[in-house]
Amino acid sequence: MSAARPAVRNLFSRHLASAASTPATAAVRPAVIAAAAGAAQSPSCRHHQFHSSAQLEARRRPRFKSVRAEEMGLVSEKKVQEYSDKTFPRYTQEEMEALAEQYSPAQLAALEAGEAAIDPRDLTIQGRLRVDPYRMPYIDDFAEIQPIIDRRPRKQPPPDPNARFMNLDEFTEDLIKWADKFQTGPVTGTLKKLTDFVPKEYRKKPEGQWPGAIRDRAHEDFALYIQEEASKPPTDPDVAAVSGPTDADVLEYILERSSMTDGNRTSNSALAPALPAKVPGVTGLYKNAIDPADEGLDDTGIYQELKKRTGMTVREIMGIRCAELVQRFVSNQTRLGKIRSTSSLWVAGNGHGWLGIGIAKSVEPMAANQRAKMLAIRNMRPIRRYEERTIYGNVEAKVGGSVVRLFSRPPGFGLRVSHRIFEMCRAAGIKDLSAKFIRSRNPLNTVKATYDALTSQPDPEEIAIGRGKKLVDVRKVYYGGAVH
Ligand SMILES: *C1O[C@H](CO)[C@@H](O)[C@H](O)[C@H]1NC(C)=O
Ligand SMILES: *[C@@H]1O[C@H](CO)[C@@H](O)[C@H](O)[C@H]1NC(C)=O
Repeated sequence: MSAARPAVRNLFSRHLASAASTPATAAVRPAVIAAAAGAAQSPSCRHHQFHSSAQLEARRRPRFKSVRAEEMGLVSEKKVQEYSDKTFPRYTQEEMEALAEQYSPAQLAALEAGEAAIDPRDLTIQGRLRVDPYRMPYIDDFAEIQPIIDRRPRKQPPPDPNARFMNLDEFTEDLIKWADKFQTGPVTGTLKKLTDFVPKEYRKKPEGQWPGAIRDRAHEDFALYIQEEASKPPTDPDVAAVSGPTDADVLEYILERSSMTDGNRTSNSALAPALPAKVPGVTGLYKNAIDPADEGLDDTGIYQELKKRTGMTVREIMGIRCAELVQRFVSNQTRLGKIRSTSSLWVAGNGHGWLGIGIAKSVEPMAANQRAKMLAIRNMRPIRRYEERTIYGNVEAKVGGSVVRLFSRPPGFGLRVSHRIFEMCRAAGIKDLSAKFIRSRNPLNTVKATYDALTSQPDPEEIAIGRGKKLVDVRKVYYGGAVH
């Protein structure tokens, strides 16, 4: 209201001023004429804006005087020529010679034609050269895989669409073929040795004394010879010595051989190998790690979040006095029927001036209780206590239709309050108090109102400071603090 008023008044004053400046016709259609006249007079008539941002004219004015590129000589023919010569130079004679080594004359002619087709001046004026670090490299380098551009190469061909499982005969044949692999050539004793591949003068000497080149050569020749011999078909199957497959061969046959007639490829099985027991990157992410500081009190991890939020240890949390004050059965009427759930109110306090309440609802009463208890512990706030036994003065609070009055009482008075407030006082560590419900006795609202009253006690020291006085408890001064 206060913000709008000056604006409205100024709006009117503007209209009135302009209307006064126009003669009798102003009376006929004052609004239109006033608007027209106002527009004409607007520079002389200052007025407030309805909004807080700057006026459009004010915003549009540039902060610096604009300097034209022509005045700076940037678009002169000479400058453009200079820039294009520097940025897009023609090929030099040496470069052309180097290119001629790479390309055929026809390709070179095409290159030249392409070069001639583009005017460097156009490139300078219209083109835009990227100089940012994210520009694509001009030359493709296939030596490195670029994860953004390159796809993973496919090493295996797609499965054969006509593949089917082998029948018994085919399988037997396959098995026999595999077993045949392990039949070595005849044992004739005629195989050459490594020493047969070195010059005569070295044959007697041990291998360590051969010159390096000769030794390497001999090894190469020997490897070639062995391969050749191994690939020879057995000349006489009857005398073939059979050296059986190793365990690794058998495993390979079972696990990697396809059981389908798809041209004895390695298996294309859909069964991936099982995951290891603990994947290194995610250990502890999905399960609350058990903290040794908890002394084994919280193996289910229910107090872990509370521990983080409040900074208390699990033992301290478990030492907090908690009590369920109100339990209500509520139901939600839906299309499919009533859904009954439980709503609980818990109170928590450390017995030394801290108190909190928590309300939770769940279809499961246990879950509601647990959650309300945790919330109550989380919500604990300090309560002001006079001499650590009663409250400061008399306080009153109202929630809904419930009004609660709390009265401070002398030492030894005790707690003459209803059972719910009694629990709250016990949790907060208040020993002398009386209370009165004036109106509704709704359990939930009385508890809430009591909590409000306890947290909103007046602070005498604050009031004294506000009045410019200093507050001294004379009893404490006279009796040296031994007042209770
Ligand atoms: C199976 O593999 C062997 C050796 O790898 C090859 O000689 C044979 O031709 C293959 N069979 C088929 C049906 O592709
Ligand atoms: C009651 O049930 C409806 C439908 O499931 C849901 O949208 C609504 O939030 C529920 N009301 C309460 C208070 O839980």
